[in-house]
Order: sequence, then C-alpha cells, then structure tokens
Amino acid sequence: MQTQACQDLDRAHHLHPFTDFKALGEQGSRVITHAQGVYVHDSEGHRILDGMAGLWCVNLGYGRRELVEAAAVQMTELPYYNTFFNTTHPPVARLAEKLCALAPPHINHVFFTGSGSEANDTVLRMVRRYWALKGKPEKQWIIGRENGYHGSTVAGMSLGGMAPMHDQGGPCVPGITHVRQPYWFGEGQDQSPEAFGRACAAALEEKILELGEDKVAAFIAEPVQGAGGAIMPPASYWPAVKAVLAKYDILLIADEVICGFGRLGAWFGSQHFGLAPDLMPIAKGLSSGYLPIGGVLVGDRVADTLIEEGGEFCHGFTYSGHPTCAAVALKNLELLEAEAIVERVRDDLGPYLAELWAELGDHPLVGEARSLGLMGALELIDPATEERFDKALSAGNLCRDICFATGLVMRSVGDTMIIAPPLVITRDEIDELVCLARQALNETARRLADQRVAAPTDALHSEETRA
Ligand code: PXG
Repeated sequence: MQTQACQDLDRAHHLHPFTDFKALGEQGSRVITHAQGVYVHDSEGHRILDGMAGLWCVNLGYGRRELVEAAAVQMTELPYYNTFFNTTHPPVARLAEKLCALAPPHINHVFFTGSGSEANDTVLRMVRRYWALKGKPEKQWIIGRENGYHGSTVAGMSLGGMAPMHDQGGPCVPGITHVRQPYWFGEGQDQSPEAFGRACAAALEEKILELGEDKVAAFIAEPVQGAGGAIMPPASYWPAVKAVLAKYDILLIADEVICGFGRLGAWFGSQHFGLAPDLMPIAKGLSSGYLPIGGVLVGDRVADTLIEEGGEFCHGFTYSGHPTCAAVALKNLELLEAEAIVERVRDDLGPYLAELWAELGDHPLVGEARSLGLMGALELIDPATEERFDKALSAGNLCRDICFATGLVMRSVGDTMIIAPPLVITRDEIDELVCLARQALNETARRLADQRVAAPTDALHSEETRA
C-alpha cells in the first residue's frame, strides 16, 4: 500500500491513542511497514533505529522467528481458551511457573491480564479485597505519585498522577491520592539528591498521617518512572520509602510494566533496588510486545490470604492467560534467559551506554544526562540561561522530530528526551544511537538559535520541522 493511500484510510477512520486528532489529520501519520533487529522501516524507505523499543516493550528486538513459531504452534493446537470456570492449559501453567521462578522468592503466584492497565485495575481490586479479608476494610487509600504512569483505564489513570489525564477522564476512582515524585532535576535542585530523596519519602509519611495511618492500603510506584520522563530516584529514596511503608504496615505495589524483563539490568526493577513488593504489575517486555499480555505477580502475603480466606475473587478478563500470548511470552522469557540478555544489560551494555550517554551531558543543550541499564534521559536546557526553554518553543518535540528525520526514535516528555532501546542492541548500534542523538542536539540548538534571532515561535511548527 502506498504511503498516501494508507494515510488517507488512517485519517478517515482511525482515532489514535494520546493524539490530537485534528492536528494528526492535517499532518498525516508516519507509516511503519516492517522491522528487524533494532531498526524499524517506514513506507518511504527510511531505516530508523528504534531507541524506544516500540513503546518500551520490544526487549528482544524485531524479527525473532522463535516467537513467531511459538505463536503458530500454539494457534494450531489451541488458539484460545479461557481460564475461567476451573480450566487451564499448558502454556499458561508453564508461564506462571516461569514467572514465579524469575521473581523474588516471596512471589509465587500470578494473575494474568491483557495489558498493563488491566494489571493495575487488578491491583486496585486485589489490594482492597486483601484488607477487607484481613478485617481492615477501612484500609482503602492507595497513594500514588504525581507524574507516575499506571495506564489509561479509569483505575490506571486514577492510580497514575498525570494531571492532563485526570482533567479529561475524571472523576477519578475515589480513595486514591498522590505524593511528590523523586525527580531531582525537575523539582529538587535546591537540595542534594540524597536529601531530596529522603524529603520525598518524608512527604509520603506526612500523607499517610494526614489520611490516617490505619486507612492506607498501599503505595504504588514504578521503580524508575518511565512515561513520566525516565526518572531515576536518588539512592536514598527507596530505602527511606521502604522504612515508611513497613512502619505503617502498608503494601508496596511496584509497577514493573516498563522496568521488568531486563530494562534496568535485572529481571525486575525491584531486584535492582532491593525491594520486596507485595504486588508487581507486569506487561510490555513480558512478550517483547509481540502479543498483548500482562499480569500481576502476587506475593505470598496477599496470595495466601486470597487463597485461604477469600472465596470467589470476582474479577477477570476474557483474555486472562490467553494461550497464544502465554506461549509467546514463555518463549520470550526462555530466549532472554538462554541468551543471557539481562546479564548483558547489567554487565556490558548498560555500563557502555552509561559512559557514552554521560558524555552527552557536556552538550550545551543538556542540563543532565542520566541512564540506568538501557534507559536514558537528557534534560534539555537553554544554554543562554541554563534554565528550561520557554514552553512555547517545544524544544523537546523539535528535537524528537529532528531525531526521527535523521533515523532515530528518541521520545520527548516535555523537554526531557528519552531512550529505551531493545535489549539486544549491540555496542556498535549504541555508538550509532549516541551519534545520532548528538547530531540531533546540534541541529536542535541551531534551529532554536535561529528562531530566537528572527522568527515567531510558530515557525517551529512549520513543515520543515516535521519528520
Ligand atoms: N504501567 C506502566 C509503568 C506503564 O508504563 C502501563 C502501566 C499501562 O500498560 P498498557 O499495556 O495498558 O499500556 C504502562 C504503559 C509513553 C507510554 O508514552 C507509556 C506507556 C503506554 C503508552 C505510552 O511513554 N506505558
């Protein structure tokens, strides 16, 4: 199909996620046609290094025949059956066992869903059910974080702390509130990172006391915030948060949808930070995005109560434990393990990226360059003031569009640039990624300087800046 024909159909009938429909209609979608390894290809013949692994999910990279074959075999044998009404099937049972073997030792059960958002809906219901069964139904409040992301269903967006989503989707689920995020570059520079990390944990404790220490059920957080801007907390943050939660007997929900399956150089982000969460929502890298599947890894404390004292848990989805998705996820985990990909991220690729990425911190446009495992962020600043650019300049979006036009997918969250490439990326491909990022920074700086000299800021949204 020609680019134009595809764009026309798309414009006429397709409403995209998180999109200004009118603006996209005027501009037209990019058409991605195929992909291999760490590269995606568009309908115009461009090859683009996918620095975002799709949407933080294609951990094994594109074109893995083993995953295709696992799906084909399972589809031939049993494409679908449900896991309601006391039924199961081999792929889901095997996947459950494998996940529990990879998870921290106190986690021995999994509840399957179709996505990360559904996983967080499940979490909300499980947590409240748990405390009701424990005879403490007044423990209802769940505390999340400002700028946290937990999905786009009503429960997911309520648990998340994205203000524009709350504004559009409200009213949110009652009994959920948010505390400040451990975003040192954005919100904490008046203190040392360590002091700021402790202050964020203290804010959590204050919130618990404000709500009533017997009324708080759980705290939900991503080990590293992904969609919020690849925000790695100061080293003091997680130990201090752990201590607060233990003091008031509050469950920890570590949302592993992005951090899970090797992104940070451990199977789960919680293992990297030494956390022992009661619940871990998962999705994305579980199947490397080849098929949609998510779930909640459930620690013994919650699972034992649900099993021993629970009766029926009135919750589940048609696609909970979908056999084909489960077979692909299982094969994906087997390949990650057989190829020692998580270890490679920890011992080789992560440190290698960290070295090169840190060098970008010297660029005049970069206020901070940080990375952990195969996740990285660049904070763009105006070299003239060393402060953020005027929002109207959309510096981050400009840099993102330049990246795309020169062959790199690098996302922007405001003026924070983000990468999270497939975990199978090679050192040479990391060199290419960093080189393209530097070129894009240079070009962004040049265009912003030109704009400042002459033109109204509207010119930034002109045809020239589009990929
Ligand atoms: N939790 C976390 C931590 C996520 O990052 C979800 C839950 C929801 O997963 P589903 O499968 O329902 O999308 C996510 C999803 C972005 C972006 O722009 C990030 C996500 C989804 C879409 C866009 O960075 N993360």
